[in-house]
Amino acid sequence: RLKLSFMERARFAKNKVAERIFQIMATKNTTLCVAADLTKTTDILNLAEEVGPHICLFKTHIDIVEDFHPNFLKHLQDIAQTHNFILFEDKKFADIGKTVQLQYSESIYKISSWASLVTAHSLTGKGVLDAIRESEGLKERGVFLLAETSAASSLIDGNYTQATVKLALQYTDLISGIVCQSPLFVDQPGLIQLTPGVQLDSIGDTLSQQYNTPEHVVLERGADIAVVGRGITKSADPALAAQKYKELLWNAYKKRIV
Ligand code: UP6
Repeated sequence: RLKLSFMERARFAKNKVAERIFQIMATKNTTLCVAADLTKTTDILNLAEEVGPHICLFKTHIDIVEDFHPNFLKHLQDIAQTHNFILFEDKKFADIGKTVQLQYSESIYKISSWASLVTAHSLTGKGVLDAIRESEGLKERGVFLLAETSAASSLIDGNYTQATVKLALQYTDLISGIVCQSPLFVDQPGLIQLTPGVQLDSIGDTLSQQYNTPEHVVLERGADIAVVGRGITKSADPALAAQKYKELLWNAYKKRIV
């Protein structure tokens, strides 16, 4: 995986959204996922417009939005289409399958109807993935399964991480990739490694978040896509910051595949 180009890897993808991500990365020259952790819909829409040309994925936490309105999603989908990026709800599903199904398809958010991608914990096992697979929603959907976290205080150990990768490999039609901090599945070119905890000017926050640089996560940790939140959203010029992260990440990827 680490030495192949995204174009080459697209044909190994068994999940449709993963295949699309590879194509977007290869055509837009970007492996940047922005974490839009903002609480006002207008701020999220403005951010999407500003960083849109520089990203492949736009990651939301829809349940932190204060003024949620279904029209907001329509606007967000329009922006995603204009700039060719994918909407990604970082729900981190972790309950029994039936509850996950309700959280995924029902409520005011109806996540399965607009988010091509979601995250899930492997904690409760295969029921979560069966629930997502069997739910109604967009035709092409994918899941990023969380095998490691960027949090210094994480309770996840090596056994959990390995068992998570094993579970992911049993659901390759549904799984777009794995959220992790190290190159866990180098023999699986069709799966995407998504790595959060990326920022240039900080090593962490006061709540156990830990940061690495874009070069480090791509060259040392095996990241395909890097998630950047506050490094971009708190910057004076998010568009410029996104461009900078995009270029650093892309240069590191080019260096890795030669
Ligand atoms: N995230 C992590 N670490 C993980 C998994 N997910 O930070 O292991 C998510 C957070 C947040 C984003 O939920 O949305 O990635 C990171 O934001 P930051 O760059 O502002 O720290």
